[in-house]
Amino acid sequence: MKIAVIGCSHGELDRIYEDITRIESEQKIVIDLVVICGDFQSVRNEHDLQCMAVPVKYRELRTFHKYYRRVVTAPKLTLFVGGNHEASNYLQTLGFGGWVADNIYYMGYASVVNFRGVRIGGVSGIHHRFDANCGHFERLPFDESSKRSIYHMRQSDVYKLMQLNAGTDADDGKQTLDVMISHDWPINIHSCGNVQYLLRRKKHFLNDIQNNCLGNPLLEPLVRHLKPRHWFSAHLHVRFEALVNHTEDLKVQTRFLALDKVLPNRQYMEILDIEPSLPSSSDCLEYDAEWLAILKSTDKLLSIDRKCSVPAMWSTLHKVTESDINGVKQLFDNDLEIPQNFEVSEPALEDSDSDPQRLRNYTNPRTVEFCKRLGITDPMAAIIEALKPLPNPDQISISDDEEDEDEEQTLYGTSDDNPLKRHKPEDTIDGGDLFFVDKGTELLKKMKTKNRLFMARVMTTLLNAINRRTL
Ligand SMILES: [Mn+2]
Repeated sequence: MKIAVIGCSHGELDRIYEDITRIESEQKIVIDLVVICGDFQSVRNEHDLQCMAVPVKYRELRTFHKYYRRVVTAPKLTLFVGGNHEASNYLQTLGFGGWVADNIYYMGYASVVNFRGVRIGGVSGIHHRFDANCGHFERLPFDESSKRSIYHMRQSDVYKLMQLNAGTDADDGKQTLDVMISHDWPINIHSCGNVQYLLRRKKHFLNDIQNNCLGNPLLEPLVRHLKPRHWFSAHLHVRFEALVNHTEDLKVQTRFLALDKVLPNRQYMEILDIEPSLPSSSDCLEYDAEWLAILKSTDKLLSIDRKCSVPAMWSTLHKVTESDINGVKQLFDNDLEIPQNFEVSEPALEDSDSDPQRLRNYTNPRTVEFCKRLGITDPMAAIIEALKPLPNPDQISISDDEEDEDEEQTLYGTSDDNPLKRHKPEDTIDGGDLFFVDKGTELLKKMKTKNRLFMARVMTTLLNAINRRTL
């Protein structure tokens, strides 16, 4: 299967597809799949531009909006992960992946899909140590901080990929994934390639290379655990190859390839021929059953708070069994084909700017449908639920018996099907030392409530005393 791998695309879809058509006719080949390694810029309108972290001089619509509005259609099936310049408000509605336009599939925060027997994993975003352990707390309207934190990779999403059963070391030669895609480079992967060449091209990497901090530390365990046959990245704007040996006999290797951004005379595209490792009769993009089962087993980890508990990277608490996988297949009636069901879910360009409602958070009907089928929580639905007005604090009962219950209702809601109820911190502290649990915020809230109740009691006593004297 011929895959065209692209570095940072920066909204230049027309140019990419033109180049692919030219290469196909020049080399008399057919390209089956296009993979874009982030900074995709699925910008539909002016409002999306406002939600994208990018210097003002680069704040342009580019070409994606034509694909979104169906003026043109992507001529090749295209897969992409998110980078650090994205219409994050749009991508946020497709956290588990989905079509952003006909034939263009976003892989979500993290996911695994199959195409013609080639198993492909992806993870979006770049690393930032302050945000790696956060939940997916960002919501509209973004400020300058959340506009950036939203594209920072979360350990909870990487952890899900760590639950994939790894291919055995060299005994049957089977590797977990054929292809892995990330925007960032895995940390220190340069040391498995020609470092001198890299330094000649990018002198300013010297400091990071000397300090062993070039790249993303969250991705290093994934390289070691998944041992994918190929790993594609972008972000650092240079073409670079590396070869990671997982075994001494060199039988299990990861070929790393990073590409440049889409600009004239840059090495931004490469065509690779990749043999499928699984039998497949389908010509469509397909869900991966093990991945769906992992999404189900990790559903309780979803957090829409800034602080959240994150399992240690190498813990295996959410591994899935053959019967979990069969259960998920049944939920999908044994048909894992990803339906080509793209729909325009928000008004495009022309009617975008005057409507204040456009600052609202909304769910994507496709994500709603997917989550319902799999029986998991849609993060955007949880956010919208959390934004509903709280009960009037003046109505909080001051009776001791009801105190704790009231607090719980305020923080987590009461209905059994309220997704937030399942995410109260107590539910996720079963991993003992495996979990980092920060309860600071909850304690603070508890203290504030207690202070308020104490003050209410003092005031009532005083008023009663005054009333008695006046009478
Ligand atoms: Mn980038």
